[in-house]
Amino acid sequence: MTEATTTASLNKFEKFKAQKDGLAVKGEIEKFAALGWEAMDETDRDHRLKWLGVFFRPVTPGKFMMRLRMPNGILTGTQMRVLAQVVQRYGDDGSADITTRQNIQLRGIRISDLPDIFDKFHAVGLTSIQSGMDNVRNITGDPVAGLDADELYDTRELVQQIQDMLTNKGEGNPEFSNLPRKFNIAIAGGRDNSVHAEINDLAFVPAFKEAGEQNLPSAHSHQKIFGFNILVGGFFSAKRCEAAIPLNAWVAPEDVVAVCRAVLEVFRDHGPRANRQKSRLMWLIDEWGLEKFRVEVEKRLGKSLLPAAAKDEIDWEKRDHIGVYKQKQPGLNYVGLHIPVGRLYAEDMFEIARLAEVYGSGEIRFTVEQNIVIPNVAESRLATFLTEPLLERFSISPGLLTRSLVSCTGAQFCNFALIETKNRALAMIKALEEDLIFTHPVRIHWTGCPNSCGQPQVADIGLMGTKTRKNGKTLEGVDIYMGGKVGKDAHLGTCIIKGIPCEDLQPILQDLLIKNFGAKLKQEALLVSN
Ligand code: SRM
Ligand code: SF4
Repeated sequence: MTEATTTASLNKFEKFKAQKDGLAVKGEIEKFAALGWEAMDETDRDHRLKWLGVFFRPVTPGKFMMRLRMPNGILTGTQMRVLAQVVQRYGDDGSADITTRQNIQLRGIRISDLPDIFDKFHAVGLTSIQSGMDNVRNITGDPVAGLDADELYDTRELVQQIQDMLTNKGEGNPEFSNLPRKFNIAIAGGRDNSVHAEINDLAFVPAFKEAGEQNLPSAHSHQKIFGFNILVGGFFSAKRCEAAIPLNAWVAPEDVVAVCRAVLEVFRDHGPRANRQKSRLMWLIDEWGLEKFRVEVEKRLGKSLLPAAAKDEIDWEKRDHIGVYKQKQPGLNYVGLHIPVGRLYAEDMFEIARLAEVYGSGEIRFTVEQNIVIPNVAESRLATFLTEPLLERFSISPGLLTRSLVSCTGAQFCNFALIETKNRALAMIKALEEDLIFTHPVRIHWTGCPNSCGQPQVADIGLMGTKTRKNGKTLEGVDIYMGGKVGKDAHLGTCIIKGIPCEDLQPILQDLLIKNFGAKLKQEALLVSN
């Protein structure tokens, strides 16, 4: 709690957290299952269950959403099959979404099934703990970690270690279950910043230090030592969006977990808790200034942080990993499949698990673009793999707009939504691709409200749901964002047009695509070639 925050000034979330810790509901699952959702205490149901990754959905009462944790976005075929079994039992209500944090959410969940679902998760090493509310969200890492010949650091182990520290190996850790607000952590391992480091509260980006500099250990003073420059304070919210700023600190990989712990302790103990709209890490940095923040982190760490390396190694454009790529292991490939707006059904999930096991090593990975990667496909099996019927829907070479489409959940399941997103996004992209020819992908992100879960500020064209007026009627509309740059020199896009009714959007997008992204009308292109 901040020195200045008194109990009276606490917001309602802080009050209920002080009354009973979110993690306390872990011991009450059998009781809730027997009681049913309608008879439950409302604060337990609507809020505390999110500490276990279980989200009450006011849009579909009684059908809960479960948000897992997927460190570095990696799971096994066996785990995917368990997730598929869980959603399968809900028939048409059951589905899953790959999220913008390399993670998965399950839908249709009945509270009476929770004990059984948690047992199933436990048996295969899955956890949904501390994935919602005032906890650290899924920790993202490089989706091709350990596969990419050009990678600088394999992020998998570090991401897992941070998750284990924060969640007590998936059992729940009360040390970090009452932060002032949500908190995002990302580690980039390659040159293309595939995790969107710039939009995380705490991010680590590859950077080399010269040995000899600042007493770094090395026999040869010109030797380069690998580590990470640290970025802090990136976040999106309805009130404010900021890119992360450099902490001017460099850390060796072996100290990353301790730095995460130190930063989180500082945030937990000093972060502002009076106003939920002003409680993300950047607000504390604003209040203190970067220097004081850094000193407080160093105090918790028990040592000084080295100044940042002069430059980081993010010097590539961002890759989307869709398609077939050679791995650093000779004779093996990773194959990125496009999953339209991240939506999966049980039969898809069983099939993905099967493909990963038959053609790869059983491993499946998620990307922050809501797609999947199947690694370790042997050269000799590749041609047959590419003839699998599932790849007709989950393509390795989708259209150039489809390829980069991202969408948040939207009105179908999210009560914050001002508009329907996923289905609309798919229909719009289809219509645009029918009329236009593209020479390169254009990244379009949809988000149903200003919370920005679909990250419109990182997109070439970002569409943020809003309500707008036309002919005296209130309609679903969007604010249009442009200028988001990812990968090298990442920066956030800004709002360029406000309040376009969704029904009028297609010609406006068409125009933007032609004027700014080199798209051509198919008819015109045809005339020229004739
Ligand atoms: Fe988000 C709240 C969905 C990534 C910013 N987000 C929500 C809730 C939980 C609201 C609710 O209770 O209905 C949404 C659940 C809807 C549902 O049923 O699916 C929700 N957020 C999502 C997901 C599923 C969008 C997606 O389709 O991929 C993403 C889940 C990630 C995960 O696996 O953990 C998701 N949310 C994000 C991101 C993007 C990111 O992390 O890169 C952001 C912006 C980045 C950030 O947080 O700084 C984001 N979500 C928010 C916010 C605004 C936070 C703030 O400080 O104000 C909220 C509202 C809140 O926390 O009060 C929110
Ligand atoms: Fe829901 Fe808004 Fe997040 Fe979309 S951006 S998932 S509508 S909270």
